[in-house]
Amino acid sequence: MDQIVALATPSVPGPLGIVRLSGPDLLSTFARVFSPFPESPIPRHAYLTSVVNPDGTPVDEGIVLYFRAPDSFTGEDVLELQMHGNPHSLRRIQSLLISLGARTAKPGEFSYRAFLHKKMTLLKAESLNRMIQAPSYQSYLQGLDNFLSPSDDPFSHLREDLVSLLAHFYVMVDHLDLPEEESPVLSDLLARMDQVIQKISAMVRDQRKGLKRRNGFTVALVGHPNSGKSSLFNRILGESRAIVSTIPGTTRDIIEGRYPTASGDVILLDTAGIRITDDPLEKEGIRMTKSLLKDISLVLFLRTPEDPSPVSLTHRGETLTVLNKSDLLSRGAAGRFLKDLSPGLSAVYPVSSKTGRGLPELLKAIGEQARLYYEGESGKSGGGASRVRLDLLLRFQRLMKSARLPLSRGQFLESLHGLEQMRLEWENLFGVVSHEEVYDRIFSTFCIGK
Ligand SMILES: Nc1nc2c(ncn2[C@@H]2O[C@H](COP(=O)(O)OP(=O)(O)OP(=O)(O)O)[C@@H](O)[C@H]2O)c(=O)[nH]1
Ligand SMILES: [Mg+2]
Repeated sequence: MDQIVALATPSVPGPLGIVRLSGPDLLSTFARVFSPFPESPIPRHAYLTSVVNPDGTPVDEGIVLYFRAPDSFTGEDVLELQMHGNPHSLRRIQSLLISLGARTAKPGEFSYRAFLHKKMTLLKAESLNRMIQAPSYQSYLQGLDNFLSPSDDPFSHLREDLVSLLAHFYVMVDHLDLPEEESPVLSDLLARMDQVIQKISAMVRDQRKGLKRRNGFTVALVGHPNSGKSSLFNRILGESRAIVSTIPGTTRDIIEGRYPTASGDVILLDTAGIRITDDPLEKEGIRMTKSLLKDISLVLFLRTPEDPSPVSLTHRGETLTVLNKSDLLSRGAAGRFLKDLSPGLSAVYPVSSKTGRGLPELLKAIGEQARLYYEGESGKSGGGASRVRLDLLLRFQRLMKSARLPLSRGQFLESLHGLEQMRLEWENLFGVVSHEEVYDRIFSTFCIGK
């Protein structure tokens, strides 16, 4: 295992910047960059010290903490440098550490090492990642729940099912010579396996549903070319992200931006303008827009005084009609304009991406939809969905089915072998499933020979 280094805080100016090192024998390699620093620092003790260049000139002063293996996040030696949050000095500190032998950590490598050193199960690592990426406080809390109490996680109930199944199998194998009525019958074992397979299938369905919602509240800007989608996108985000031009058909890819609201993140998507075209690139952009709308939380349909006709697209989710370029109309006329054209419209938000007019009202309406979305989220099953979880479940499903197959032909040992394989896989996820635990289950739940 080599020594890895990474910045644990964002690389923007801030009060603090944290650099972390993990690996074997950190002190013998890196203690020389701290001055003063004791030869044998007390683990978990905060030392106020300077980070110094090889020629002794200071780079920064801050707090250094030493965690001695195995009592650290990764299970290896860890040094945590809490420095001032200037990206330049933090980069300098990292270069210094790299020049002494550390290498830059890959994404997630600290957690991966924690997993390798059995500091964290896969399930816990995955919950941790979900907490960090969560688009709202609600979904953060779901990750936190699973992180703090992995045993309440529905995944952990699968562990119980596996221990139970193994216990039943061992009773069966140890007592193959008992009279038929004293050993659990084959059909009972098959039924138990089927129950677990059904449970996994239900969890797969939940995860698939949850995954669709996982990214958070998504809002697409949709309309004719030149209706000002990219301009509005930039205006809402307060930065020039998407190209704006008078040429219709400018945007082809879907461009994503994100901003926070009180209830959770809004993921804003700029799309290609909808029209009939022969341009193959533009066509592809329009195809992508249509596909996006199959799974969107809110669509903002943009219309303009220049071209007020609506685009008609099928979509799921809520919609708001936005009259952009309302600066081209007088104030009073803007609101009436679309209502006169489309009397059925319930609400129209007149805005101007050029001047910012009407933006607060539109943002309020989007915020309200975000609130409804995130409130609805909290009660739904599959809230804790992730790609990792789905992949694991699909793998379990396959393993369980292939363990069941030999049993249906009366081949107990082959089936048991399949379950044992699964036990090894599940250890990565839930921690060790020991034979003692399986035997314990046998004696606590069965009364053999009595
Ligand atoms: N007067 C006025 N002009 C605007 C407004 N919004 C956008 N424009 C102009 O309209 C033109 C098209 O704007 P874009 O934002 O590129 O339009 P789009 O909908 O993204 O266009 P495509 O990417 O081609 O689909 C540009 O010249 C903008 O400056 C507005 O609110 N008022
Ligand atoms: Mg555009």
